[in-house]
Amino acid sequence: MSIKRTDYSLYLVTDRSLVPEGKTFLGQIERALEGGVTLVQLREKDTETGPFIDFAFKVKALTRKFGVPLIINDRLDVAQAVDAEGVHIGQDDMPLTRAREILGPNKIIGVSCNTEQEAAIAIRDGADYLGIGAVWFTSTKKNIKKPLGVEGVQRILKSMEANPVPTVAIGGIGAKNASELLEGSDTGKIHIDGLAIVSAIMAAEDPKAACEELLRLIRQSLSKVGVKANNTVDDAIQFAVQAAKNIKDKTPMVHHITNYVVINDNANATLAVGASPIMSTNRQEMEELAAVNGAMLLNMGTLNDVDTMILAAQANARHKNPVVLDPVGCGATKFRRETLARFLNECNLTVVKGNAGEILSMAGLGGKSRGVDSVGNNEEQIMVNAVKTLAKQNNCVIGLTGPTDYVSDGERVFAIENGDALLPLITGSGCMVSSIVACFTAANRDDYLLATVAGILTVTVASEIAAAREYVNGPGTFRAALIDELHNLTNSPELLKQYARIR
Ligand code: 3NM
Ligand code: MG
Repeated sequence: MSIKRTDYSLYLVTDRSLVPEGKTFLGQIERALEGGVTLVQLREKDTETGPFIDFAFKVKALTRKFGVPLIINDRLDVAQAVDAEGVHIGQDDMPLTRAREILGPNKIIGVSCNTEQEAAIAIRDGADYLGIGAVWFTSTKKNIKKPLGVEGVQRILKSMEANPVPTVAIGGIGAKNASELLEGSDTGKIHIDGLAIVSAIMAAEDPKAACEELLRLIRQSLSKVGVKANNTVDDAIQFAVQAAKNIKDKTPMVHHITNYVVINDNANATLAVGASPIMSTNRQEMEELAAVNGAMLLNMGTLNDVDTMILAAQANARHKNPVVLDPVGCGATKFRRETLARFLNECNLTVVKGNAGEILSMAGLGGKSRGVDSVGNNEEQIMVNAVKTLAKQNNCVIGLTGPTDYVSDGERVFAIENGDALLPLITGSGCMVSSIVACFTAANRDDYLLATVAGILTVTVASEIAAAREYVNGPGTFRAALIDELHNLTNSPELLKQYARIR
């Protein structure tokens, strides 16, 4: 199973023979990506291996730019040559089990299915998704014997209710029948996750417009068949993509009063995502700095001048700048417990972002936070209750980081599953998350809950990409790579859509 989250809503399957005169094949694909296709399958039936690979590299450069997975039809060798995100195999292609052995667990493998039995076998053998078809006759594929129709698709879905995997339908689909298919095949328990389309996109005079219209219809139908819960997650991810762009556009100032262990990493991470760090601790400039549009980060790691921190937080609140607190080691000593209470009582905090030990200790849940390491109970229910209750009590957003991160505003709760195991091995990675959350709140004031989710998501996804770099083999190289990938990821934030694992 792929660890990456895949959006199957609008799945373009290519066919070079359908490109209208005066247009190019690559141009049609690019226009479709501009129109929002969420997945691209390169399907070449008569192209020699060399030219196929050459062309696949070009398509890969495009899909990468748009943060969309590239799937290669049938040809594992081509998929491997261009490091595509997956393959799509038909019933007469390489067996799924063999393809999985070759590609490993992290590639997406989709299988064409026309019957309940084919679906059951593909699911048993570990398909990541099924292509169910053909729904209707189509001139794109000549040898269709008996199309499934909407009822046939529903019958196959029903047969997989106990063991569902994502599905797309294919064959003769366009704007005229998209809603009928998506809504009509819903079983009440499961529904198709998207539409796979060849001619209605490839042969379009304006593929961008065609895709925009299809996506509008698909989103409308999907919300009708009840993916409300997922919509919230999709919205959060979409918010994060836009939020990252907003930081680059606005370059907000983020004033840190942070601890001297992490000050340099905080400043570099802030720069990497496109915000402008200032690390002043001098009381005499607090008011003037607060008057600048941006955000404030307070970090309790090395508490030197609490009064100045409070003064700065209050000035920022007065100027309507969000204030983020990292309650580092807040349960460790009496002084820290008292200082935290002052921050909560005397400052109008926007976000409090700590590790599990810190947040549980704040909630009085025995999390004895010794020093800066995270201790605490990993039971999800305790975490969810803690962030929700604290958010309500303090009228702010609470973020808790750990193997799973939890964020709440007292009503909604998000759980983020991203993050590499190397993160806790570098000092101040939690402090870096708080810095980045401050950057996101600075440029995205319409929803501080989603801005906090976006900040945590950005660092944890960057950590996964950094850890996957070939030369990264421990905390030192990882630390450098993490700053690099924060920079890269926020330059191409569409990638968040591929990596995000949020509930
Ligand atoms: N596979 P259009 S039908 C590539 O039934 C393909 O598995 C099918 O093309 C299947 O969107 C098909 O132009 C062609 O109708 C779909
Ligand atoms: Mg095939």
